[in-house]
Amino acid sequence: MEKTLVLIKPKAVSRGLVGRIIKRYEDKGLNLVALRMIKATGDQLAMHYEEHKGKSFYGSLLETMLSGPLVAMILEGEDAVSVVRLLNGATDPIQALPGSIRGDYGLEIEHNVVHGADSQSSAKREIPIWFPEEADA
Ligand code: IDP
Ligand code: MG
Repeated sequence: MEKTLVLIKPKAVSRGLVGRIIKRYEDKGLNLVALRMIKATGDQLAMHYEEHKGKSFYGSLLETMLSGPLVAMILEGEDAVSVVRLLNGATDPIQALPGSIRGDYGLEIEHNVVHGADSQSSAKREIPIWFPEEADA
């Protein structure tokens, strides 16, 4: 069964959206197989967002991800990577459709409420950053 990595970003945690967001994934039928609330380190974020290093928004992205605790989870199910991306909606919440998580909770691209791995290889790379004990899973 396919696994993927989701982060509920710090601003969404402070807005009290954690329960509602997890419910979306559970309602769809994905299985929550690991869950953790943590304050990210700069090293974790540098690894997680390595593809964006040097982009104009990289500094503000890391700043917002460091602004408070985030919630990391592993979700498992058929086509979990693409199902999560569909539930999350477009990167820019202005474009994200109503009914998607990003579409329903916010307006600012810098503060879209969730991250979802964009491929199976990204999921395999990202999972051990947040769940080191899953490195061999
Ligand atoms: P994704 O989260 O949909 O995979 P990516 O392009 O991987 O989108 O970007 C990672 C994160 O960086 C986004 O979720 C968003 O928070 C932020 N981001 C992406 N593009 C921009 C931008 O043009 N301005 C500001 N922030 C951005
Ligand atoms: Mg991405």
